[in-house]
Amino acid sequence: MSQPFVAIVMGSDSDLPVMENSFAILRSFGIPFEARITSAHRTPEVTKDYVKDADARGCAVFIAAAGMAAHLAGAVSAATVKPVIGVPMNASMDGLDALLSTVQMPAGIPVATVAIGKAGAKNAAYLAAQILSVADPSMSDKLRDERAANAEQIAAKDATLQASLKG
Ligand code: RP5
Repeated sequence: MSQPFVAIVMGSDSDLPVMENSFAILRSFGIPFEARITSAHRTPEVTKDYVKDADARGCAVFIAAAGMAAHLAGAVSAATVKPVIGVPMNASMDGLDALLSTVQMPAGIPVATVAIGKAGAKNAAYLAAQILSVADPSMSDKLRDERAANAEQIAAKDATLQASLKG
């Protein structure tokens, strides 16, 4: 059986610089992914066809990023029963419009919504890794290692702060 992959869709190329943060995290975990620019409003048929096709080819998790009236993650969720993670983009109104459009899904069509912008793009990839880790113990190990490394970095930063306060 082929390795499960993550499918990332974003509404515009203007979302790409932020979503490259997802690419980097997925690469760091060795998770195969695809990325497409397709829009719930501008290319609705392409979006639906891509989701159906990716689903049939073994996509395990979808990540959908959009700004403004951000219906992309909801449109993806309507076309699949795989987990869908929504990343609100800050294209207007500090991203609050996209956050509400992404998170306020009607019951039965869920979107796991992460933070607006860069932190959300990173957490979407971490969350996808965590979903994959349910069936892949080696992914759990990688996630634990990553968290331990993060904790060490924070401890080192604190040590630097403490040293500077004494000096
Ligand atoms: C959304 O509209 C896109 O996801 C993007 O965040 C926003 C603006 O798109 P562009 O006008 O930059 O193409 O659909």
